[in-house]
Amino acid sequence: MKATAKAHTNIALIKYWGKRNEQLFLPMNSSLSITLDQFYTVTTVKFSGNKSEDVLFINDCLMGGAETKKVTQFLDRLRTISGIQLYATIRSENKVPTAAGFASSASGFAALAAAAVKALQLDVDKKELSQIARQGSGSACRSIYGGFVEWQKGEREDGTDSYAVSILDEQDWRIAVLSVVLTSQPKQVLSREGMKRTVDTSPFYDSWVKEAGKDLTVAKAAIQQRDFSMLGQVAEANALKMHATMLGAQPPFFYWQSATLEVMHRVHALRSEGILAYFTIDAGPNVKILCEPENVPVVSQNMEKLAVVEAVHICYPGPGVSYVSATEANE
Ligand code: 2P0
Repeated sequence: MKATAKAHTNIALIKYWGKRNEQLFLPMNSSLSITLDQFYTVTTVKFSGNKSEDVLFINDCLMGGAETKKVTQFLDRLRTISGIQLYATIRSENKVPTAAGFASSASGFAALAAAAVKALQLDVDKKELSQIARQGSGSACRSIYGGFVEWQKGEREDGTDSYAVSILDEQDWRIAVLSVVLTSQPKQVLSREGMKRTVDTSPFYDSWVKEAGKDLTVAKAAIQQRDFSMLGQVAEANALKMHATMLGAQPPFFYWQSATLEVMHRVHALRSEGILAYFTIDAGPNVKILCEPENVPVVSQNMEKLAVVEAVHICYPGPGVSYVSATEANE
């Protein structure tokens, strides 16, 4: 009753921002992401009869109550489905540098979901696996697939139609995502808390939901046509709209620092010089830049020249979830 799975993180171009059901992780709007090749989580789950609780290690460190509770709640659903009431040891290796501004929850829960269903010998397809991963962390449902992925919000109250689907495989369009890491990392409003506050209090929230729907249609058309500037424009605009909702929340909040704005201005300057680069920003100060492969050197050099930039990680579309042997996982 042991299995190991690997899942990569993803960056949303059309953002998931707000839930209509917090227990089932059902989103208000559909979203679209690129799964990235550089950052991933490898997780081994082993169920056994001699434990009275789940035990979680992340990067060989024994985790405390809060982290373990999230995993236990997640595994409880699978214990109910499988009828197997055993606790597990979970060992997770995160190759997602926290400073890179990527949430490890997407790759983390995607890898955990895949490893746990296999360890419990549950017969699930990718659609069901995506639904299961969603209930650990919303964005995890998108990391089941590689390349360009849509999380369809669904309509049903039970969430059975809320899951991710593949739009385009990773090898079918190679665009670059530069993760620009900034020097200081202030305390943040957690994204889960931030999205709830926005849904509950922001007068701009209804407009966000409408706009996200329209932006998704444009983004999907851009991907089908491999139209990079169309995709970049809509992704940048969508990220700005998401951040605008937070300015209207009560109390208001925002994730940007002066360094964030400096990078945003530099991206606009590059565009005015004819270099197609577009930014997107999640629930944190770091910036991700989309550009075509031939522009990676000029864009990354421009960013590295800024004093506020600590590092630039270059990513491309990466694969979906996969099973690995424990030996491979330890390499
Ligand atoms: C996204 N974010 O689409 C958006 C954009 C942050 C900004 O998904 O509460 O960790 O676990 O479902 O998935 C981050 O939120 O939230 C996120 P939960 P999650 O990538």
